[in-house]
Amino acid sequence: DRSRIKNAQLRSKIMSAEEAAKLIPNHANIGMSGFTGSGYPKLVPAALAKRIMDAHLMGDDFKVGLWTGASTAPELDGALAMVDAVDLRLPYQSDPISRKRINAGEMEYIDMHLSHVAQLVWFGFLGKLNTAVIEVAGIREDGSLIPSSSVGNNKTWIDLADQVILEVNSWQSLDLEGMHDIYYGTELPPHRLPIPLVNVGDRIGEPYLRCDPNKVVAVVETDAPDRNSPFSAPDPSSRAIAGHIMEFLEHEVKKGRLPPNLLPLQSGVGNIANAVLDELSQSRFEGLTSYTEVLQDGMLKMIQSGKLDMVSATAFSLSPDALQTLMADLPRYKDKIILRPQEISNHPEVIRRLGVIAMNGLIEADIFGNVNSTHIMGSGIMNGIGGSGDFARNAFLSIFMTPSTAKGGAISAIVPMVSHTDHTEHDVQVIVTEQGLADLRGLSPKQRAKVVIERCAHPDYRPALHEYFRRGVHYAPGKQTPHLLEDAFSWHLRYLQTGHM
Ligand code: 0RQ
Repeated sequence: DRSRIKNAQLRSKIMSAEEAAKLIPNHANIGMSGFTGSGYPKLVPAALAKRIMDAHLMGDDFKVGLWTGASTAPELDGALAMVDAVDLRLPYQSDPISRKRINAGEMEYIDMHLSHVAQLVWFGFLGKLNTAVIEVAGIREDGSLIPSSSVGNNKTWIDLADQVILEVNSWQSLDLEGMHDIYYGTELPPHRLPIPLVNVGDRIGEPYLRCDPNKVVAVVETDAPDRNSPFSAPDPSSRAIAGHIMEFLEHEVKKGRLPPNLLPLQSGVGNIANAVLDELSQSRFEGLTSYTEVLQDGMLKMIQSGKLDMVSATAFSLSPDALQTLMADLPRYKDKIILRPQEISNHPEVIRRLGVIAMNGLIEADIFGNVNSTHIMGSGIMNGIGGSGDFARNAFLSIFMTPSTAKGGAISAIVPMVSHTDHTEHDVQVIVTEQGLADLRGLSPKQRAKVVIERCAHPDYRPALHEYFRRGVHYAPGKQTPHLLEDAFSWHLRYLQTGHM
């Protein structure tokens, strides 16, 4: 749809994805758009993958560094990983083929806090960004860009790349125009100023991405949907987790520690997070707001039910059904949704100022309150830390949630010592499983251990955890965090050896 490309200079750069992919050099670092399956380029990555596969078949070396906002989709991460095109990936992924390559040692992966990515590239810490490949919903006459369904790191990629390739996706609704708020005030130290955002709904930037047309080397037209994976319906376990969190929030309001409409909510990825939102949408809470990264089905439901007044995020992460609901009625949602760059949606300063209630998933937690969100049995990556660390450390309340067991009960999510640490005991205030909720605020490590075991662990694993703790208190050389180093990973080792903890 050429009417989406209103700038004449950029119209003259329309070409096929294959031609555009030819402009990307070997060993280039590429900054691609895309955040949790939204707003990623749909054609250039696959064309690049084909070109790299052909080069490999000829015996030529060809690899690229791949930087994004967060996870993308099979057409991007999957296509490139499939042909072994990526030598280094950052900052968050959830692609099964990439995961396999990373865990096989065939792809380097740097797992980073999502708020850090843009500034580390600006600082020059990650090397040169050669090419930006950015999906947009349209190009305006002055060359500025209408962002699509995610913002992520697009501003930084466009500003810093030597060359820019744009994908103009006519599948994206033009009603997205005006929904974004791109902040251009992030100077570098020592010239930084406060981020002037004091309410979830504040607009502090502009609705468009600035882009120097002279830097654009290709414009590719696409018409393809975002990934939009469905969520599974909340199961009894996630409903129980959501129920415990509702009860806890009610309690905090009663105690006067939270206002009746709570504080801005952040909700992580995954089915449990979505179930919590579902529960909130049916709760008695009103006038809620959300300052988060991804806008999921549950949030949309809360807007529909009139409970949620305002959401700030960096991307949509919707099921096909929810997307249809949103797109059918986008103008109605426009004054309730703002999409921002991830360096702002995840900014520690803003999260701390707003007093966000952070709710994220975990893989395992230990009895002292340390949380592993990323690694399986201490060595294999699952997805990445994403924004959970940005939020957990700076939140008003930092909540982590998980079923108490995994793999049909063979694994306890509560272990003596986490096999990898993403969130230290200092950043974890509440742990919730279907068994119950452990409020760790104001508790020392030994006090925490008792609460975590009693409230969160599955009954099948509770006695063994109590026993580990009891022996620790007796035999550990230090009684502050009484670990028994010879036993701390025995549960993980047992699982690796026998398939059961
Ligand atoms: O694997 O499907 O193969 O069985 O991990 O687990 O229980 O479905 O939970 O979808 O909520 O994901 C932490 C991964 C939880 C997610 C994590 C296995 C389990 C299953 C998924 P299978 P569930 P969820 C904002 C915030 C980090 C990023 C983040 C995540 C799979 O929440 O990636 O928070 N968080 N971002 O079987 C072995 C254990 C296990 C285990 C679970 N202890 N050992 N396997 N699994 N526990 C958004 C962004 O930042 C973009």
